[in-house]
Amino acid sequence: MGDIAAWTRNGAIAVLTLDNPPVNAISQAVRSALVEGVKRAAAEPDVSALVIACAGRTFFAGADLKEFGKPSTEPFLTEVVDTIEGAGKPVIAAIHGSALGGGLEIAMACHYRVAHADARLGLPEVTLGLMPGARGTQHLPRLVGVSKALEIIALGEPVSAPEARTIGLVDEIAEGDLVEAACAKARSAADAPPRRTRERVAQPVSDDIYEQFSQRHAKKFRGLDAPKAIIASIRAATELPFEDGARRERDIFLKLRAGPQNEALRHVFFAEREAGKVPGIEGGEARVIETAGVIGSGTMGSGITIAFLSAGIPVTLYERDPAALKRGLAHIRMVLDGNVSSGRMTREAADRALSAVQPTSDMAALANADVIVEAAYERMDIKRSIFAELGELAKPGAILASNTSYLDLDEIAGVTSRPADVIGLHFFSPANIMKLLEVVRGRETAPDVIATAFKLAKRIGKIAVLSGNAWGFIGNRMLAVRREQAEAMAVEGASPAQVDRVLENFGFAMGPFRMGDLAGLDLGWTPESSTGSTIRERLCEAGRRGQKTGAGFYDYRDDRKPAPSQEAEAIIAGFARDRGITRSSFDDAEILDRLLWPMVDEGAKLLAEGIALRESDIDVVWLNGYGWPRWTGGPMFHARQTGLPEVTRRLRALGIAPSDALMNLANEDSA
Ligand code: 3H9
Repeated sequence: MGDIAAWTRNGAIAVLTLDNPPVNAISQAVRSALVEGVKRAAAEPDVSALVIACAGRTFFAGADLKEFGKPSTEPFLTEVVDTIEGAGKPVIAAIHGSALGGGLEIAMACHYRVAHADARLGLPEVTLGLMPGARGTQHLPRLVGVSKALEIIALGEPVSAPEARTIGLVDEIAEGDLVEAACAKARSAADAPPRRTRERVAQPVSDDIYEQFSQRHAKKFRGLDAPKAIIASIRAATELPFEDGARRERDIFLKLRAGPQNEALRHVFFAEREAGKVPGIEGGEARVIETAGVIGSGTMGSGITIAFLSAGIPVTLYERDPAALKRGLAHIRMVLDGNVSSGRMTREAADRALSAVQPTSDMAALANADVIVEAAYERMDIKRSIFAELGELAKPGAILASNTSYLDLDEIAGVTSRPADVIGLHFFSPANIMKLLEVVRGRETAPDVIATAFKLAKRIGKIAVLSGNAWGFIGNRMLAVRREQAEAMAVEGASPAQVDRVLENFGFAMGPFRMGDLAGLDLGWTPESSTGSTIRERLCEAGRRGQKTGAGFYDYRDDRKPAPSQEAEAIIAGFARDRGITRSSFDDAEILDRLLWPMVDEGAKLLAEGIALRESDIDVVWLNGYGWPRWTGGPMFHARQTGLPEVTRRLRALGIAPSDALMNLANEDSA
């Protein structure tokens, strides 16, 4: 059976063990071995039943995504599933780790499922812009009912083995050895005819159930093609005989698989994993991190503290001002309590986390921390004085990190006697929730410090992306370009509401003006320093500093909903008049082009300058830090899907000359 499958015997039971590291993705070789194994079990007269198990850390984690986008090769997964289900002798799945996507479809085709108590079972295809394509939408409602099937498939969230047992997806939880338990099940089932899922009935439900489900998750499903397709396919399981439902499922699946969302979301899947691979650093020695220090207990500092605490890393939280320290601690407590009430954390875990934070107003208390993250006010003089002190007091080998979002890391590192220990760890707000961590490499940052940062990021549930040291790093530098364009369009006659609507229709949760109002228009602004040279400054001068003052680009009443503002419009129109700018109307397509493509141009420059390692890293930054719609794959992927020559053409049509960096990429693309 080749290297990929082992055939062993446990009395009259045959055990077929597949081994395709690292996650037993169902490649062509795996599919062939499964079909061959089922046929062999049928052919050998002294075999009474077959157990399908996997070696390594998991059961099958799904179809092999590396085969997608290439011509399909036989046997198809549908054939594997039908062969297993149609077998004349009972087939039992022995599930450990994760049974995902096609992996769960194989398990559902088996006549019985025995799982390890720690296993997880799910159909996460929706996260790839897909739906199950090998009978999954037909089998699952027959096993667990329509409502549960909708949740598992359309939300893509796996269930634990005990829950799977409760809802009827798993027959038994293995008490001891999994394969032994599966063999015992096989022995007890050997004399009965195989129990086929397809022979069950999926009970129909009223239209209201589908309607309510769609409405309840409207926010999550926004912009995505797959959820609608999934709902239609599950409905088919209740309305059509199995074979017809399966054909319908296949048709819908193939359409999704050939669509742009699947291509984009597969790109995202691999891009997020690729981001963790830093040439020259990968697999390198990392420093041991057992304790952390955080400087600053404001919004960022307390969010970072929660992120460490939630991963079981004790934190010494330093804040010079005792009143601010008290407020920070209260915020941390409130967030952890909220996690308990929403069921994300047990009370015990929250209490453990709270007891692992040691507040202090004495910086010397940070001396024993393995990593210290500074999240103080974004001013170079403040950062310099903190790092000068840290360089002296932190223990040898401790990592000194700054959460700066714009400032020069080398200047910060330069005030210490140990610049090799200094790194940028740019968290995004709220830091306990946002997935992105920009890891900024300074001129002298040591390789093992970078390796440690990536390892630490994974531990605290973040996706890390490496950035070189440049103003605004990857994300904020591109954001500044978008902001400049948005504000220029407002001056030239587009309303903030129109610009926001266009970006929100593209898939962002919030347009640039609403976002600006929420963050505060006065970041880095003071009345003394105001030059009135931007519309933001003019708005701030008029007391319109954003949502917190009830007024910014929009007016905010009690409900905090933005309402178009005549006053803001008058300020913007006055600004345009002062500058001699004629105002005119914009169409939506032009607005979108002007918001997106200059950013992509900036992305190309970041690559050419070596600030970003790869195009896909830029995508990962925008997907996980700025709410770029996942189903378009990120700015650089979206530009590739549109065609880089086309992007440069549209930039020119806007009167913007594409950079040499973008032109070079476009020329390579069309070569
Ligand atoms: C499907 O099944 C469609 C069917 O319904 C219909 C067909 C007709 N393929 O995530 P990790 C690689 S759609 C190929 O870092 P973890 C991954 O790239 C599929 N490769 O580990 C990485 O490679 P590298 C539905 C895959 O422990 C390595 O494995 N299934 C696949 O954090 C380790 O991955 C899914 O959507 C794959 N399917 O998490 C599940 N999966 O080391 C997708 C992983 O070179 N997978 N790789 O960077 C996962 O969710 C996670 O990988 C898993 C492990 C939870 C399994």
